Amino acid sequence: MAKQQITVPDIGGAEGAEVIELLVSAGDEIKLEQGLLVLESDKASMEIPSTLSGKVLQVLVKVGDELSEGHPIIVVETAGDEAADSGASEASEAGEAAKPKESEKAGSDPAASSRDDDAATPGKEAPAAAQKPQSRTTQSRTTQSRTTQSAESESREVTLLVPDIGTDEAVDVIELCFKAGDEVAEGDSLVVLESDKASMEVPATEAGRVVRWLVKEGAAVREGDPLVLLEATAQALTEGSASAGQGAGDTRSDDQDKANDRSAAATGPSSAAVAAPAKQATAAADVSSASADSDNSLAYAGPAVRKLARELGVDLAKVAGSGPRERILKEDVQGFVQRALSGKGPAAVSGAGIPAMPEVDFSAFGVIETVPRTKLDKLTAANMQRSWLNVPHVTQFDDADITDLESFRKSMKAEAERRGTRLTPMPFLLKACAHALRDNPKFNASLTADGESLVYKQYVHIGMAVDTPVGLMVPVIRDVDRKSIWELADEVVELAEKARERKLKPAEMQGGCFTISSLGNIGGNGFSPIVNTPEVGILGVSRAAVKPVWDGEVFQPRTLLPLSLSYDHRVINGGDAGRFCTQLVAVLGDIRRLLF
Ligand code: CAO
Repeated sequence: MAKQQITVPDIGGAEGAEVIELLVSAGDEIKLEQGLLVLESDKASMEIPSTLSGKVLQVLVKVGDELSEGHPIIVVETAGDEAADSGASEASEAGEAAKPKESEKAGSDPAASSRDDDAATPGKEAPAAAQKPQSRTTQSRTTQSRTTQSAESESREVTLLVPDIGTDEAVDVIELCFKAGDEVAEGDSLVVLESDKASMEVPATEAGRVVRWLVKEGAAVREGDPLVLLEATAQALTEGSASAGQGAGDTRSDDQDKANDRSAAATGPSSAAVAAPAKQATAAADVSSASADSDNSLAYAGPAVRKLARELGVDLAKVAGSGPRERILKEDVQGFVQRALSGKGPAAVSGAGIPAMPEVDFSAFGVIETVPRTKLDKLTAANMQRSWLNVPHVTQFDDADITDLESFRKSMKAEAERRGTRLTPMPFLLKACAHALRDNPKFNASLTADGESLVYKQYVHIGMAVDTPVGLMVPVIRDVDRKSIWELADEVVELAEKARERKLKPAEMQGGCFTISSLGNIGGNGFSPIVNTPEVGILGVSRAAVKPVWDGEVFQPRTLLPLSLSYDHRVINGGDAGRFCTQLVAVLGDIRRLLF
């Protein structure tokens, strides 16, 4: 066992990048390359990966801290000789905490030093994670981006290329920040690129007018790929090229006023301050919908905020920023959604055209008390709204005859007690769902964000909705298909307890493939649950009741369990759902089928 410290790696020279999210906490077991925290600078958000695997002993930073390269992040207890491989520093000596080790400084990258060590070790390959820094920013590297003049010097056209983005792998273009004809100032964010681990804005290294984009949103690009053809402005040409003689715009004067207006609202810090009052006025006036021609690129916001806005379907052009120079922060987007949900703001969510809810003065009708909602309630509300608006829901209903299951379960109660657990219907439901998920793999899949592909998961992790005093929580039970009923019973009890005591770790609520929401202990004949996206199916379970069932000759008293399966109709068809439900009902009707 050794104590090791992980520090901030080379983040492209960014100073004082803010910690916007912690992804691990003390006590967590972490793996090599697992995200530790998310940093955000003016131009990029980046997930800092672990260079070690082991147990987190201490987290040395908190949300809001401003970090630079070499700043210590966490102390990890590692097994065996991790220290030699990781490039992380020894944590044992006081005083070392605040400075990176020499080896890290020399390479500006703990991963780099690890690479050297590993290269020197015969027969040993450096782990993939250590071979490339996964956090990066383009702020400083963009200045290295090359420009090429067109062969004809009179054309005054400049091609801007993808700068050094810290990886050889292709990254996706997720946003083009300008349209053809727009004026771009030097330093304005041109495009937003996104890899698995980071999103980054690429600033323009020249000022000019966009003649033509050379990439499309969704394209994959690498360093050196052409991004955009600019007609350089007079100033840029004077500074940047001998062939530049005249200013841009002389032949496009009709468009110039329009372009200048747009330029005043562009993404750069200075222009955002000018644009903000107008933006607020627009937001206040436009209370009904997200307009079809809304333009997120005109907003002044970092990539992490843009990503959140995309996820929540928020039109950033309508959000007023409360950050420095009226930069839009995550809280601004969240507040915007909350206001939209409460009917106090523009309903700029995906369902464009949805009329806002009117504000009602309830005190006009009697005494009222207004209680602030918990964070969890508000988050659940946003997630439900997002799923409800984005996913075409269909719900299929059926009853499972659990007469035999119930008598078996009851016969096992004494044994459950001896084992110190509780045997409710839930472990059987989990197991039956795992069975149906195995045989109906579309239910164990998710749509990719672009809707072009399905991601089939080779694991079966099932979420279980838990009703807690502060709101709804959904812990995830992993590898349900590989666990025994007793193991599942223990986990149901443990996770429900943890949820109610608010002791669940983020990792225990992530990675679900499917969800079960059981209101069986509460009551009801049926309900249509909302799919927990990006999952594509959710099983609602209502209260079992003894009912007369015709067996062909007489009515028999049977215990029937009402099931309601909601699914994402973009992925699942009625036939798929029918087969899934029929199998579920058959397995719950005769649990010997679980053996197959
Ligand atoms: N029909 C009849 N009785 C049922 C039942 C059903 N479908 N499901 C559970 N029960 C019984 C259990 O058997 C238990 O009784 P016994 O101790 O006599 O066996 C009793 O109800 C209490 O069960 P439980 O709720 O403690 O345990 P569980 O494993 O069935 O459920 C949990 C665990 C966490 C899912 C549940 O407690 C819970 O929180 N449910 C609410 C989920 C929710 O809010 N869903 C809505 C989400 S959308 O807003």
